[in-house]
Amino acid sequence: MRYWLGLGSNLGDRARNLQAALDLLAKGGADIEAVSPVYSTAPRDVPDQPDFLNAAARVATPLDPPALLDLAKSVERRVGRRPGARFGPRTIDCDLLLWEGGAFGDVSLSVPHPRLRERRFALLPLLDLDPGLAMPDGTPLRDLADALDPREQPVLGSAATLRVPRAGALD
Ligand code: PH2
Ligand code: MG
Ligand code: MG
Repeated sequence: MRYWLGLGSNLGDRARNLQAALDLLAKGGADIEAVSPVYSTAPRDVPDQPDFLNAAARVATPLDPPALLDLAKSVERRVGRRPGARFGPRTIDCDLLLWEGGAFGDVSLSVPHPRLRERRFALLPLLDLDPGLAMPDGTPLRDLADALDPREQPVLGSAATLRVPRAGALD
């Protein structure tokens, strides 16, 4: 199964947190096929917090969506995420944005991510990975991104480059 993950960090060594998350995902059974450039982005939802680094990754794994969510949550804990305010500062956020299986929903998980359509910081790195990506209803992500105002959701620059970890990489 192929998934597209969104990564974000705005606490600590942000680039290092993103890389640590990728490395741990690979160790946990999610083969990282490709990683986007890293964007520096102004915080959304809660404006009074540090700027984020955001990136996206395409992964291949036999895990179903709930199992991949479990892996993502354990990776977040291992990278140092502690419970905090909704939309507030975090060392690492690892979200399931899209899934090749289309839509998935249960009590604890919705794919596509419910706020993907309105977030440039998530759409732009996805489009770097795969410019032809579309929502399950066929709406191209390119159209969603073009509908958002870059002045309202500025990209502040591009930052550190991430490494693609080897499949099943061990220490
Ligand atoms: N994540 C949030 C809230 N706001 N803003 C930016 N720029 N990037 C994020 O990853 C982000 C955010 C909650 O997940
Ligand atoms: Mg998030
Ligand atoms: Mg999250």
